[in-house]
Amino acid sequence: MLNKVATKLAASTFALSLVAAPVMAANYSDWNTDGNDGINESEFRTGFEQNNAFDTWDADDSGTLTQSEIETGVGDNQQAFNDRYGDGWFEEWDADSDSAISEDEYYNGLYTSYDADNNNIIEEPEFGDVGDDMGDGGWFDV
Ligand SMILES: [Ca+2]
Ligand SMILES: [Ca+2]
Ligand SMILES: [Ca+2]
Ligand SMILES: [Ca+2]
Repeated sequence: MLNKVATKLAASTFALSLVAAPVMAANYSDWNTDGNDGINESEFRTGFEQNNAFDTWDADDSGTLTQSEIETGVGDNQQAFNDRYGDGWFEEWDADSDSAISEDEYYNGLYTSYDADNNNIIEEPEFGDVGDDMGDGGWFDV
């Protein structure tokens, strides 16, 4: 009898700790919702939209990000950011070359950047970089 109560308590404590886990955590199995290996573009966008960096960095609330808005938002992580995406990241992401990154350009650019082998799917090892950049101390941890 006592054992049963203890088991129940342990189970509810476990459930609570799951709820308390940070919403930001980039967990491969949470993001991979369609059962097919790898994170496709729509899974990526759904997962990444839990992250507030785009809105936080958009200092003038224009709905787009200039290079300087991103650089201000990234702050001290600029070097690591450039190393991750390459020095030409802004031009690459700015598909229509209007000197501003729209939300679509942002997600497309990030997706392409994390898909290191360019096979149009983010495999679990590639996804490790997403987790690092969204985790504690990463530039998306805003
Ligand atoms: Ca998938
Ligand atoms: Ca803006
Ligand atoms: Ca643009
Ligand atoms: Ca890939």
